[in-house]
Amino acid sequence: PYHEIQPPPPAAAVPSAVGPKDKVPQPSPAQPVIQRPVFTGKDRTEPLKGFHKAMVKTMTAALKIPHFGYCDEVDMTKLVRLRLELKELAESRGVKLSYMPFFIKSNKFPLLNNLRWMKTSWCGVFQAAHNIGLAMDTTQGLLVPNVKNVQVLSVFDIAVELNRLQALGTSGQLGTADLTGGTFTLSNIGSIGGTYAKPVILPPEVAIGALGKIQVLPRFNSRDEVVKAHVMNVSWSADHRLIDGATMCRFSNLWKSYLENPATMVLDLK
Ligand code: CAO
Repeated sequence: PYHEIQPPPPAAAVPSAVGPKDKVPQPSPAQPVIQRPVFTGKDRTEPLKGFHKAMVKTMTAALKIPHFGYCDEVDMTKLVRLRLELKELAESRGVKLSYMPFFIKSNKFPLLNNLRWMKTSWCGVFQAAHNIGLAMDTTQGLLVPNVKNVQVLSVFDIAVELNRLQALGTSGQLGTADLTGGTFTLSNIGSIGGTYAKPVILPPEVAIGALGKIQVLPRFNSRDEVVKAHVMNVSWSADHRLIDGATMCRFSNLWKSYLENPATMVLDLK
């Protein structure tokens, strides 16, 4: 499978009238033989199927939404410590406790969690339930199951539910009940890597948040001392037809305050 490239024949000597002192141009040295590999790979066409086909539809519909982006930084230092303390306890009860249940439970601000866009009658629908979806990288591709009625669940309850959804996702068994009815989505891309994202809203929801990787970085404390902090960036996208910047900012501030001071979750969150 190789074409051999032969060196060019040596240039013929050209008789000239130049004197012995003049420089005679020398023929260039023979080029080395290069054996160029011939690539025999073929292009392949594969039809989109199942959930991937659904993703084409929803993401194409999402293109019609005027997305508004908003980012912030969250100091996760206290939460990192708290999760470490609780992780073992949760494990002794047979449950894996990641950061996701805290991210989900901190969605306390009304409006964004339960508002849905209803184009047919040009109105927003306020759903009583907070069904928080989470983007999940599964064997079937990207799926977004949701935890129903987060407003009445504890952080531990949410962890139990997430464990169930993750087990179903891993075995390719997530069904319609778990995949529909979401009112808001969180995408923890940081569990794989990356800091910022530009998440795309899952219609008819009106907002989505992407969480970056928690990184150990130097930051100033209140006494102007440099301290080691666990920092995470969050990138929100909201539907600007229904949500304005100030609302998004207030929502994000409250969400961030629960994560930065997780003790307040004990006080406030049901
Ligand atoms: N930064 C640093 N570490 C993180 C992290 C983050 N943002 N998020 C999770 N981790 C840690 C977890 O705490 C866990 O650590 P321990 O082993 O010490 O407990 C470890 O990473 C693995 O976590 P996990 O991925 O098993 O669990 P999770 O609840 O954090 O995340 C899920 C679950 C489903 C969100 C995740 O598995 C996933 O699929 N993420 C990808 C989402 C995605 O594809 N988004 C893009 C959508 S748009 O195409």
